[in-house]
Amino acid sequence: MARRALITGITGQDGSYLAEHLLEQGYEVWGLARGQANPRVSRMRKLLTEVRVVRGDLLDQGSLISAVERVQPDEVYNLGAISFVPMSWEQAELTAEVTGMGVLRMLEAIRVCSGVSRGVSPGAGGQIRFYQASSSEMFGQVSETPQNERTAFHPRSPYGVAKAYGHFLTQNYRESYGMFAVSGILFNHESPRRGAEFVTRKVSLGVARIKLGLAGELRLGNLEARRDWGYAGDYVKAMHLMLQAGRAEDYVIGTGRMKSVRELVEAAFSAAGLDWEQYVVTDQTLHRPAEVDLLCADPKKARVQLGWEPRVSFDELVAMMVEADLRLLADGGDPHDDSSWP
Ligand code: NAP
Ligand code: F7E
Repeated sequence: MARRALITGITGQDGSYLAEHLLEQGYEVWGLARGQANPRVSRMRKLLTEVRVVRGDLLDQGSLISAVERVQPDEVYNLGAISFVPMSWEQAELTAEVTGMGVLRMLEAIRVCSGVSRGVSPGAGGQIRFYQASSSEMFGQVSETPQNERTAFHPRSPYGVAKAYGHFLTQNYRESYGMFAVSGILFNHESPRRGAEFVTRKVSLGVARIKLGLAGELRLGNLEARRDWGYAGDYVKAMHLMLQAGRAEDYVIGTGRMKSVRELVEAAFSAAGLDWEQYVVTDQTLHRPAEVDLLCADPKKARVQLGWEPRVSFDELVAMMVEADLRLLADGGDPHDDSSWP
């Protein structure tokens, strides 16, 4: 019988790539989708025709228990979150509820459905394997570079704080109940399916608009911030590998190379044959209340223990995104319509 996976955040960037990867591996894939008329769900159904949909919301404990009871998954991937860092200052409580408390509700649903009761000795934790989408934003104001699985957390946003809660809770359910519950501490990963609000996609869309004569400038915030950017299609493979490992452990996933937003902008404009300095305008209102200045992964543990390595380089990623957005806009596509995802 096919192994069954349940993915929260199925309508997001990673949900789509992970679903495709698991379908290729022969899984029966279920996606948890929220809302009674969520337009992203019908678009997702067009792209991922083989994915089955179960209704549920990370804010609603009962809906998660029902989803786990119905799907009877072997593996649960918790990718659902409020994931845009600036929004986490505007809606801090909602971010805590979805991105933080949502992890507790999902773990509880698995615990209850597996029949694991409080007070049982570790090791009895049921058969369902759980993946939590932790984030390099937990490192925040970094204490060392590069960052590895032992680097201390100092989150700089309500998003980072909520992710740290989910991370420690996943570890705690592993230790308390013997559950196979792991966190992937993923650094920034991007693709042509990335939300238009994140800087890489904002830049690739901005370049495409300027190249096609649809815009004359691109407004950006802090150009000096540095990130470790990789390709989402590579990173979802690491999520799957973590749940196939012999032991439940957490892993840092990234490329080990850091670039500034300025370098990202240079690369993207030059991929379209443009000089960025003629078009980019910096805007103080786009700066964050507390910035994460730099993030750079040390992915050695994942390489050695999981055999995972990123395949797509920074330059290839930027070129891929710019080319995809040039095609999308030239064909009159809508960047906010996921049914046009490549
Ligand atoms: P994304 O594109 O923003 O997708 C977020 C998903 O969460 C969407 O499917 C969204 O569904 C869902 N969601 C929001 N609120 C929900 C709720 N109340 N109940 C259930 N689902 C809800 O994010 P992503 O880039 O794919 O990232 C996936 C996960 O990895 C997130 O947890 C993110 O925080 C984490 N992460 C991402 C990165 C990165 O660089 N991409 C790095 C580290 C960690 P709707 O369509 O219904 O809104
Ligand atoms: O910002 C700077 C900004 O919004 C990257 C999420 O997936 O990765 C992502 O979080 C950097 C920041 O991603 C603009 O100040 C400059 O320093 O693309 P971003 P993020 O905040 O790093 C982590 C790992 C996650 O877990 C999150 O879910 O770019 N920046 N100018 C800008 N950023 C944006 N969005 N827009 C600008 O105009």
